[in-house]
Amino acid sequence: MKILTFSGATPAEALRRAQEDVGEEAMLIETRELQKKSLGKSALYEIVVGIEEHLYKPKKRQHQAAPNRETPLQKKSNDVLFNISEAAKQISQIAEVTEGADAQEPKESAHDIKLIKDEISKLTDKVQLIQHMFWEEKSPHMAVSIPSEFAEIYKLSLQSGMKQEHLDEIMRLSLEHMPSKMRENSQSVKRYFQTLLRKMVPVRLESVPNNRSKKVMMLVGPTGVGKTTSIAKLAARYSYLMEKNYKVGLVVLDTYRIGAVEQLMQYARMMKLGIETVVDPPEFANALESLHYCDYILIDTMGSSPYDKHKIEKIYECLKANDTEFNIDVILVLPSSIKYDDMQATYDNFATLGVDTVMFTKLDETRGFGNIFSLVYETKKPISYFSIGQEVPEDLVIAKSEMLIECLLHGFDRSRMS
Ligand SMILES: Nc1nc2c(ncn2[C@@H]2O[C@H](COP(=O)(O)OP(=O)(O)O)[C@@H](O)[C@H]2O)c(=O)[nH]1
Ligand SMILES: [Mg+2]
Repeated sequence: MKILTFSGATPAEALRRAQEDVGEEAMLIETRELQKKSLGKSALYEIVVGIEEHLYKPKKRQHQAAPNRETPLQKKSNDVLFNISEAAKQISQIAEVTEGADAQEPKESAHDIKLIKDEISKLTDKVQLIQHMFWEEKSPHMAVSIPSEFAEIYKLSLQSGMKQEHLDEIMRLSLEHMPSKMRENSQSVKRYFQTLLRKMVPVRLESVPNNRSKKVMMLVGPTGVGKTTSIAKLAARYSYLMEKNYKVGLVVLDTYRIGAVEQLMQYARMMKLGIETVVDPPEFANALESLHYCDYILIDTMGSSPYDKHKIEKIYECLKANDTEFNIDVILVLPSSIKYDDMQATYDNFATLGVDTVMFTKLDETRGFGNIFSLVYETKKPISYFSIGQEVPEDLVIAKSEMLIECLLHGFDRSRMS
């Protein structure tokens, strides 16, 4: 066996020289780095190949007999490691690694660490997304295909009781409009989605009465939803809790049931408020007139079960009989604890009264808030107030869209309701 050495600035170059000289039949014995690349000097690699004497037909006399070698090469042919063409692949791998390492400047390492960190954070995110995907697979009726980065937000929204159709539509919009940079990470997807939802919730800001116009508000809704309690809270708010103390009067409508009016009478006594009761529609206008000295007139209506058309008609007649100059603001009171379909059915029943805003009660007793979102999204009726507990007057807040979306995505938290 003939042993030959070839050198080059890279292992690949040395190999190419060997191939040119001895052809494909040589065996690669060793690759060595003779000299590291340094300023002004290129690297030097040496490869050692062996070839059977009878096969060796030198083409060029390029090779040198192992310069600067301390140990002369005395390898036997069974020490030969690789066939040269197989070795070529391995050498190009070595070369890539070495060249890659050479290219790396020290100033880039901070940048590299950041890249690695980014990759790890993407990876962590992916793990969470995979967890969500297991859930996602079980979701049978997806009208749009949800990228994995959206899985968490999709899951939260659907669990909130939001209507499927609404969720799918919002997802579609998000996918269309979200900047691609934001999609990389489920946290930025969540922030985008949160902002989008917030913008979709109509709320009505509170305005105060002035000299020329008073505020007349009527609360309607099913029995037990918290109308009377809310009237008491509102009365206290307008009388004592705002910058100015306003004059507040109360009207109780449809007082056939004995004792039904007693609850509000007690609040009126405590707060020293004028109160009028109305049994038949023609008395309604008179009741309003007799409270003409008030800035606010709050009208409580007695329970009408959502399907009790007769009672809703009675309220309707009162409104129709209103020949005063007062414009009546109709507030539909709905408990947040019922599911979307029931809310929608209740809304439809009261819609004939000309609902201006919706007040949601019992937020403290609710888990999902997607039903509220879907109702106002569907009806385009603004939310005026939220009732967040039984305490009069403190458990009433002016509705804000961010409050609702916060509840929807993270659950009810009293400390965030202000
Ligand atoms: N947990 C909770 N209970 C409420 C809320 N609003 C009203 N309630 C309670 O719901 C019950 C019915 O309230 P009420 O005002 O009489 O309902 P109405 O029939 O619509 O007039 C009462 O026990 C209230 O204390 C609320 O926001 N949260
Ligand atoms: Mg009541």
